[in-house]
Amino acid sequence: MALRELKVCLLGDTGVGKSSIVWRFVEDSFDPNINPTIGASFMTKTVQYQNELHKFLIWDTAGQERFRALAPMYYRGSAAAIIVYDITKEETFTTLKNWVKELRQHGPPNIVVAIAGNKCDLNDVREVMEKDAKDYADSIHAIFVETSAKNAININELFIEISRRIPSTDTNPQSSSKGFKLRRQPSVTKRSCC
Ligand SMILES: Nc1nc2c(ncn2[C@@H]2O[C@H](COP(=O)(O)OP(=O)(O)OP(=O)(O)O)[C@@H](O)[C@H]2O)c(=O)[nH]1
Ligand SMILES: [Mg+2]
Repeated sequence: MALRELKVCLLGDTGVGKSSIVWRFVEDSFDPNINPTIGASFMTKTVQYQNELHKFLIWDTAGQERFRALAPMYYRGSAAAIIVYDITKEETFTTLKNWVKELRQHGPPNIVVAIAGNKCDLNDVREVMEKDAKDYADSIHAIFVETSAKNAININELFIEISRRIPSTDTNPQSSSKGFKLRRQPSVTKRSCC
């Protein structure tokens, strides 16, 4: 089975739950007392997607303003960026839009953008409407999910959707042993560009 390495970075305001999302995905656990990230942290997880193994190389960046200048080191060369906001804090959605602009200007041209509205377990104190965020995501052709790292909602789905959206570099894996290769149809290798 072919192994593909997919570099993914997480961006977004401090406290929105980037590290918690990664921790839930990689370790399937949640720490309510998690510390803010310093600089960035790196984790990997390999999952099967159709006939391939996808090894996610995950760069979890620090949202605090003092680390902002480091972000390009992590989004450069990324196949996908997960931009996270907190559904209970409107200003984190504004920060998200700024990240989208920055990626547009300085990010890799074909980077897959996924928007995660985290802390959806806190619906009672919601400030960002799901429809508004979904409409925005659709307008920039981004993946959109509301997640809860705390309650393990839509975390695996987020990464599955990234696997689905990342264009296959390769060919039909079953054909490779038969001496010829079939290119996938363009409609299948749907590209996303922010
Ligand atoms: N209720 C709830 N709290 C969450 C959720 N995800 C994270 N938190 C809490 O939000 C706080 C911040 O989480 P982090 O994962 O450290 O946030 P971060 O985006 O990595 O922050 P920086 O590293 O500073 O950029 C912690 O207290 C978490 O326990 C969630 O889905 N629901
Ligand atoms: Mg963090």
